[in-house]
Amino acid sequence: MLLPESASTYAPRVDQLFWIILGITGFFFFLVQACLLLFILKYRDRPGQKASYVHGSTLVEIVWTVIPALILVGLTIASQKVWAEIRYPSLAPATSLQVEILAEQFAWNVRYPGPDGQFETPDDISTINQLHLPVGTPVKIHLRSKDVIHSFFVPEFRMKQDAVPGLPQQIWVEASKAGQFEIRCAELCGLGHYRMKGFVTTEPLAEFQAWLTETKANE
Ligand SMILES: [Cu+2]
Repeated sequence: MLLPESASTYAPRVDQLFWIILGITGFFFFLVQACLLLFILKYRDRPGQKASYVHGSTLVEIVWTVIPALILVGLTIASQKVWAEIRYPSLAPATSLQVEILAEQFAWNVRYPGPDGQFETPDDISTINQLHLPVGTPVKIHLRSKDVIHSFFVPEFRMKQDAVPGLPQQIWVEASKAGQFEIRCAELCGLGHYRMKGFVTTEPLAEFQAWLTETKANE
């Protein structure tokens, strides 16, 4: 498997873009290598054959500028919709479920607002390195950092976002299957960077709510 399994609603569309780009770049990679090999053989030094000096060709230069430019414009158009849906909070699906994640050296502090839906109230539920999410419900994540730049990365969600001190971020995800995945810090953030690892558990809504209740009771 070239890609990790996909566990969010937008992951398949991110993968689709990945395959399209890999296809285009892969095609040109092999084309260029084949031309290189061909020309090495065809124009190699042989007795009686004299090299000619070519100053340049306007036509060739236009062709190798216009074709990549058209490909880039095409890719921009193809990816714009997916990008906007993932990155612009105003286009994210409406949801009542919010989670706050505060990154610090070297842990992920997770907080749920509890029944009142408000953060910083006594019914908040907090965990360290344990994020639970219900399957099939969009979740808004408020991401912050306490100290240095970290990066919240869940490969199976195809979600990666820097957590920058003083710059709160809103990201969202809807888990598409139940399972347990790793949260990795994708930004070198200090000596303990290697152990800055959390887990996200995606489960049916009822189990998620039971977990919240149980976590609150054990606080
Ligand atoms: Cu980190």
